[in-house]
Amino acid sequence: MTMALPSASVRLEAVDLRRAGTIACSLLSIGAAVIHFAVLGEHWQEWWGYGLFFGASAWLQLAWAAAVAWRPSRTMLLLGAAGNLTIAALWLLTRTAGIPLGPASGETQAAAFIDTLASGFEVAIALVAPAIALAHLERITLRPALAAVVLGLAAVAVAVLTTVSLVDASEAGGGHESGGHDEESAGTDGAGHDEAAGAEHDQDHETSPAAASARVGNLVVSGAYVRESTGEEATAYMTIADFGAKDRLVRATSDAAADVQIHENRVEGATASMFPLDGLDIPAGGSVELKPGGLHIMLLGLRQPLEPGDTISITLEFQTAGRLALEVPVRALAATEGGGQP
Ligand SMILES: [Cu+2]
Repeated sequence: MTMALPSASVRLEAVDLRRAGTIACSLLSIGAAVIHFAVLGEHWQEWWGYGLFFGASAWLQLAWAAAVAWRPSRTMLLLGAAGNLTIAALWLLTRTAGIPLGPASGETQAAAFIDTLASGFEVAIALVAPAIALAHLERITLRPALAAVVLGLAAVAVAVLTTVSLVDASEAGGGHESGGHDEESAGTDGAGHDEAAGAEHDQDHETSPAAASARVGNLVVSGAYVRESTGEEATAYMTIADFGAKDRLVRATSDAAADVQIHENRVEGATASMFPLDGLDIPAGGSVELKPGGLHIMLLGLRQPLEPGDTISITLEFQTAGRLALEVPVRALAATEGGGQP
């Protein structure tokens, strides 16, 4: 099996392709586990169920990495392939159809480098592990030096990519808080803002154009809609739920209106009037409902009438969670509650 090299002090063993592939799968599984551990906390804050899922995935991937490295068996390889394929499929579901369970169910999340990388590792395991289990790869032997180089490079690649993805993810988090692009879209005047707002979406905000709901940090905004305009005004409604520490809505902007204010309806005697608020507290673990007859977002000085079927973009700015861009559908007045009151 092994050749004695004349006058060599270190004897490298030849590695068959089956063994090399198994070690590669083990490395990939460790990479995916590290990523899942890294995002465990933020998901746990959102909902314990999400935290449990990421925690369980991470530990299973780590345990599997150890098990196949120690004593690879056909069953173990196939189990790992099936498990990783399931996790990758769930990821794809949350990025396309929506999150299946929990407080953010139905929300679509934007794919970031970190989760795409973890899913890439999982798909690679799902492809390579069955090949090792079912083909006779042990008949193919790599020369010791080649095996060392290939596996060394694989280990370095997994370590570097995983580390880069963690740095990338923490930078994105910081960017939210410092609100890096305030200047560009803070103004509400006219031309050029469509483009700026659009680019912002693509970069770092989770939006789903069909359903007017989205998530930023600990906050989930759902059921957002705007009523068709009366004159140059329109009102927008939504529910803002907070799954973490308390936050505050400090501002709303829209490129569809010259001015956007946070309003409250108050009834005094026989008359109801609207008062502008300078912010809206979102309680920790609670939610605030903006609905006809109460709180609403007031769009003033509309650039054009809003008709049912239109969609406008509204950007909410929270003290802690940062900015959240929403694509909000316009509903007919008759189709909304409140009998026309703001
Ligand atoms: Cu109002």
